Amino acid sequence: MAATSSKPITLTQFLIEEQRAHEDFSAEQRLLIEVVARACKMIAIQVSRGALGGVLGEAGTGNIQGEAQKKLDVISNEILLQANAWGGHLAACASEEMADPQPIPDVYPKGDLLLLFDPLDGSSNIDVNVSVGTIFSVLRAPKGVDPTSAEAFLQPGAMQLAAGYCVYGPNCTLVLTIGHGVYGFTLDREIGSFLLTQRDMTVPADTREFAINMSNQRHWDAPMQRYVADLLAGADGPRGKDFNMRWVASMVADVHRILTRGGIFIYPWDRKDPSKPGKLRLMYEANPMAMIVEQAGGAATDGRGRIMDIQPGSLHQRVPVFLGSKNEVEAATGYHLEHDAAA
Ligand code: P6P
Repeated sequence: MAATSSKPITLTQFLIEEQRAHEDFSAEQRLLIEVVARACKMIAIQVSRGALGGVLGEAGTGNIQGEAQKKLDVISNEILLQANAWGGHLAACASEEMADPQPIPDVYPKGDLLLLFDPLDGSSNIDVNVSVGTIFSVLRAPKGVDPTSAEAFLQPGAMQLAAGYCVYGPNCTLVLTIGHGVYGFTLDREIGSFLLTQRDMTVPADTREFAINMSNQRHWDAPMQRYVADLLAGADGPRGKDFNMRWVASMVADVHRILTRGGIFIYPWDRKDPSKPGKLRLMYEANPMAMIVEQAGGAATDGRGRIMDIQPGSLHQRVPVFLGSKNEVEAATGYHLEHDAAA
């Protein structure tokens, strides 16, 4: 699609041109992306108000994850639900902040799309003014299944029609894939529109930068211990090169850095709670980020296999996550596969 002037094109123009170019991208999907983007603009306003908005701190409630909700978690969730209620494009929504899928109000028409989201990922950072974000995933509602049942949502990540995130940082950037590459849109606050600023985002295949919460090191399994020890050994060790480390503790911020300059993001299984296979949620964190990263030429595994091949068993299930620069993800995954083969 050619921009008609030197000024970047708007998200709306981009989506209309994508709809013309790709038969698998429908008017309903376009409407959904527009509505989610508008909701992200509303969330960005709330997030940017900080202490002036009376929206920092705890909400005094908990979510299905057993986590204390921040006021902005609840506000962001409500913004996304209300924005998507009336358009007639959705069959139902599911969110990190809600135990069960949310039906579309009876007064509105229904569509055949399903929207899943983490309305404000990394919200533990919100009170200390560190970047947070919204993550979303789009599926098609299966025929003959109640769209408000968890069963309707339990589809492998490979079935996603679209995925994206909005990072609320020094600038507000929406990153989107509809299955034909990854594109970045920066919010122009003067006109209130997302403008196309990054075309065909690509993750470099190799990296010298890893993202992991090192405080969990003593709880990792043996392959993880050895993999990270080799990273830390740098040029003196088997990897033969030095590595740098970054950990924002906000997945959206860490993944955006990796999309921009490469890297590997890891949240592995650890013994802190052996019953949990990992911390991050498959349906609305790992799967959408995996689609984005794969569309950008990267890779995303659970330490053994492709994340987007996992058949979900429950709406809020957790999964170990290794994603980013393809060659580094394959190297890290290899430590587990080698361990399994030797067992
Ligand atoms: P930890 C935020 O709560 C989150 O779900 C991700 O955004 C982030 O990558 C991870 O958890 C941070 O976890 O254990 O380092 O606080």
